[in-house]
Amino acid sequence: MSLFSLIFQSDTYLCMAFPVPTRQDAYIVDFIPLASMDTVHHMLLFGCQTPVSTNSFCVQGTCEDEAAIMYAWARNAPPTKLPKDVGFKVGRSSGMSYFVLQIHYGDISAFKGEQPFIAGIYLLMSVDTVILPGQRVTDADVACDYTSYPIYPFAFRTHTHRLGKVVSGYRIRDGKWTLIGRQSPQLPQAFYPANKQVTVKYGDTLAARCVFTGEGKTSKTYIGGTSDDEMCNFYIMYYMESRHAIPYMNCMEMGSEELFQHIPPEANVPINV
Ligand code: IYT
Ligand code: CU
Ligand code: CU
Repeated sequence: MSLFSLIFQSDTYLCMAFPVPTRQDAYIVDFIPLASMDTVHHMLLFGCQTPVSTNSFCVQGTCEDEAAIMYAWARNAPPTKLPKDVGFKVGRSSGMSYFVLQIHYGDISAFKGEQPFIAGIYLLMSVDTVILPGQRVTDADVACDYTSYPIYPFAFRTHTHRLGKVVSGYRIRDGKWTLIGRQSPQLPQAFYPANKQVTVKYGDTLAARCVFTGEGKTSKTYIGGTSDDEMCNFYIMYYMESRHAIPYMNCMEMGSEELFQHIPPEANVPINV
């Protein structure tokens, strides 16, 4: 077992990239944020092949290629624990040659060895939502058929900007909607524990709804990268048997109106924070 640890400190929004310190495959099995609650808002850990820079502010972005989010920590939220025997695959054959940490303070540990389960992230995101000014409620609906090997969700994370009221994610099997997680994106945007025993298998549908309000706005709001834009993200952190592991999947399809007629009413209930 090889163990390494990285510690950083800064008051600004820094991005630091670290080569995965092994040429072989390795697994991240735990995250130990050593963050001071007073100074750190949140931190995100990405994996990628080519970082933008090894040491810079985050304005230029994190990765040249696709950044895969592996961990999110937010002030006052409980840390995510990977279940026993589950690890994120990094290193040579995974396409994850670098860690990019976007923050002020952190600690990462990984050790190498046989991992029976591989952790992964499934991201549901809306790409086309438009929020009209003054409109009390706008739903962003995303849904995809799941056509791969079984996944076992254990944590979820929601992300919107200021206009998001509640984000909910579901598995739909034989017409029945089962909640994976529901949270206010105005609370710390960490990974929270998923509803237990909701496994996802071939033939299921994964669906998410973000509820926005256009109240108080004087112009249309689109999906985009600035804080005046919006985003609708529901991340599912899962594990999967390593012999057919897929570490990252996403869904960007707008769900059908017919399908979303059957969404449980809780998905429309704003969470007041
Ligand atoms: C347009 C949008 O919704 N962007 C999201 C989701 C996203 C994340 C990653 C899109 C791509 C990615 O490679 I990782 I393409 C977004 O930017 N979300 C932010 C962070 O960037 C992760 C968030 O906090 O969830
Ligand atoms: Cu922050
Ligand atoms: Cu965003």
